[in-house]
Amino acid sequence: MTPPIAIYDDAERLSPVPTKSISINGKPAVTSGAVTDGNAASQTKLLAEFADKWDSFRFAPIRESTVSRAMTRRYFNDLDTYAESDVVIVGAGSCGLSAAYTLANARPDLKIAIIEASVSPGGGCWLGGQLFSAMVLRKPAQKFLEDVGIAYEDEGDYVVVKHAALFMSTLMSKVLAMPNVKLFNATCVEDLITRSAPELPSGVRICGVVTNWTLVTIHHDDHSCMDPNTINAPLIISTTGHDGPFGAFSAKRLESMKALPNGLGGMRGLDMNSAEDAIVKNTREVVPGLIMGGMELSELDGANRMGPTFGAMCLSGVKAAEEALKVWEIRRKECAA
Ligand code: 48N
Repeated sequence: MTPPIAIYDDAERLSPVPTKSISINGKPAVTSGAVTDGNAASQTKLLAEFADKWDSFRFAPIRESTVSRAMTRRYFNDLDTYAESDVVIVGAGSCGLSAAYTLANARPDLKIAIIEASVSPGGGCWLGGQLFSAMVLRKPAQKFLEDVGIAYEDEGDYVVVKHAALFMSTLMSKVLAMPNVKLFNATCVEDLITRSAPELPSGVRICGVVTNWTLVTIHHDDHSCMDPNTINAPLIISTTGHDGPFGAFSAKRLESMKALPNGLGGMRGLDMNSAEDAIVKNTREVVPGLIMGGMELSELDGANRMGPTFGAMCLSGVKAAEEALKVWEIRRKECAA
């Protein structure tokens, strides 16, 4: 059966798309809801540059090894630079990137490495709940959106970003543009670097992370030994979430090395009101040298889950950055000893 053809008259096609009031930094954001007049296609610089010139079009010449060297020289230079990092953030989800954004802005002198197991960073924040597009954040988290410059619809006690990918792509673009931040994606933290500290309840302090290509990490059980790499850092911010193949990695690793006197709490059922406050308020340094935030905390503390509201992820990231600013100098001296 042929699909129904779209039936609408020109008046409907050209009528402006209704948009709700959205704002950036508290000011109404300009919306491009009106459909441009389809007859006078708006000329853009790119079209003026390229249109109707394809017959004579050619790329600049290149040799394949030039491309290879352009990539490898930079990557291995980054590995060398970040082998000693000031802060390592594990997990580039909404909490980890919010922490990176806040910390890198507050301390542009700090070298911050973000280690993300997936090829595609962003964690669970490309969609809202049940794969729906819209992303809900309860106030006062809209202040984070305003700082980053992400438009939202104001609904009173909460705000809505029209597509979660708009939130994640905007935040990620800002973080990746920062000169003191390096994202190593497709790279897994598969252990923690520890220093014995018998005076501490945990018995250890954390002074870095152990990494491997994620594709290697997931095949340790079916290949001979494939040793990892390392990154030394006086402070780790672990935001590995509660879901996915590596969820709550640091919480589980600290438990398995008997560094958690109270063990793991295990995430509780869904309760938006209690979950979001608890995650933000309890974002903290759980072991000297390791701050934990986001949904990983629910596994550590036995906090409720909040389901499809994301304000706590942003503000837990802000709090993780604040905690890092408080202890970084102390941890740096301890790890240097
Ligand atoms: O988005 P997530 O999973 O974690 P958060 O805490 O940033 O945000 C959680 C949030 O999306 C929710 O789960 C919402 C609010 N739902 C709550 C609910 O009740 O269901 O990001 C964690 C990132 C992911 O990208 C992982 O790939 C990555 O961490 N990751 C790791 N990266 C490197 N090494 C590891 N060992 C590792 N483990 C996880």
